[in-house]
Amino acid sequence: MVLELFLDLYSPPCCAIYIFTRKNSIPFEMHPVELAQGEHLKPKFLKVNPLGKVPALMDGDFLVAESMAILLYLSHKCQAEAHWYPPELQAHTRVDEYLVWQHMAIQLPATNVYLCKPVDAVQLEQLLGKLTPALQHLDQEVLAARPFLATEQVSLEDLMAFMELMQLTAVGCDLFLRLALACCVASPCGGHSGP
Ligand SMILES: N[C@@H](CCC(=O)N[C@@H](CS)C(=O)NCC(=O)O)C(=O)O
Repeated sequence: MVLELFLDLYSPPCCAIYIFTRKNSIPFEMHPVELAQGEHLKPKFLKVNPLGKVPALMDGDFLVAESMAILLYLSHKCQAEAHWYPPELQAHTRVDEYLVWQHMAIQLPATNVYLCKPVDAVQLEQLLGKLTPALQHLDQEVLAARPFLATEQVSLEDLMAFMELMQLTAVGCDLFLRLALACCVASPCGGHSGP
């Protein structure tokens, strides 16, 4: 039975799922749901996901909502390469930990920045302020210790984080550049204390 995905590719969690399926050659039937047209609130889609949110996955008559649950379902069901969700207990607990934490620490504040239109500079700075502690933690503590967020290889955690943070470049807010600039201000000689 073919998997059915209900996605709007302007949505970061939908993009993460789309990339994951393509990267892992997982066949599926695509059902575009245009949020901008209010299609997520129409009876046709509410029959699929009564919560009116994308992404959503149907496997036969089994509905999975929530991007993290969908990614985990796909990685188990389709036996994706182990690095996406490593079998070792502590490694995949790192991924679980992030997936639970990111909803309030990354997804919600990043979405609020994205939705801050028309852009009001003061409000934008306030909203970015809510995201900054999480970004600093990822940049200065987690990524200072290893090349990827959970392990030495790319995992579901990196994919979700990247998509959520990338969306802000669409509203002219390049968080990667902001972090780089913040590091330059904190350490003007590029981290070297001597000449
Ligand atoms: N925590 C959910 C978020 C789902 C969500 O809020 N999706 C947005 C698009 S990114 C949506 O459908 N918004 C429509 C609405 O809230 O009316 C997930 O990660 O799947």
